[in-house]
Amino acid sequence: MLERPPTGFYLTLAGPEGVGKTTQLAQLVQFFESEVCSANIVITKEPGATAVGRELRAILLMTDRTDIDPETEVSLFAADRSAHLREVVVPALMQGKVVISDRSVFDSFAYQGFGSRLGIEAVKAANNLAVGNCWPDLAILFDLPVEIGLARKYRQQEVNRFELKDIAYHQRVQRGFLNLARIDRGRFIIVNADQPPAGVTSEMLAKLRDWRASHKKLFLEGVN
Ligand code: ATM
Repeated sequence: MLERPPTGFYLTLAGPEGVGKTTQLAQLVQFFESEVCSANIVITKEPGATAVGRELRAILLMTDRTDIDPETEVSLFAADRSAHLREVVVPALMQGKVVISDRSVFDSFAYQGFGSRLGIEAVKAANNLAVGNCWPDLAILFDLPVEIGLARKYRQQEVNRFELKDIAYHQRVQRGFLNLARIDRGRFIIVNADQPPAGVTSEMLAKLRDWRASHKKLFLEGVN
């Protein structure tokens, strides 16, 4: 079983398409550098942060095929995650680093569990071996009406296999994320992404500071 090292801090960004996670990442890095400590920060993502993961990402996102069945899809994401946790996340945590990951196991619950209707238990079963005890310490969930996020994505030139799915799928994913945040309250911060980027940043940082105040032990003792 993969064990969570006692050091470091594992943070993930979650949410549906087009919520502006990339824009907020830079602000998060600044927050950690200036307010937490001189921690080394590792920025990473799922899928596709390892050699195996890059191959899997190409398969998972390609649009030149009709579809991948949900059981195969959840297994491919778990395989990517297995390599990601063992090669990137756990080694960094062992060195007391802050790991910020664009997406994580929570995305499998939302997309495959709710979007593709596999259900929470099936997603858990598919991820047991890959994740072990190494769950994110905190997830920042960016919430935005699906239509707005998808419209932003469609304006960009390339869309992936997920962005081509119908609106009902994306609505199930969004509801799934909100459900997860409700079930696992202590591990989620929900940020309203339906506002200008500066507003998203200030809401995110205010909630992060509040969360930090009530989880001091985790925040301060784990990080070098
Ligand atoms: P991005 O790296 O562009 O976020 O794309 C990865 C896609 O994979 C994303 N959908 N889109 N667009 C969400 C999807 N995904 C899952 O369906 N399950 C997962 O477990 C993960 C990590 C991502």
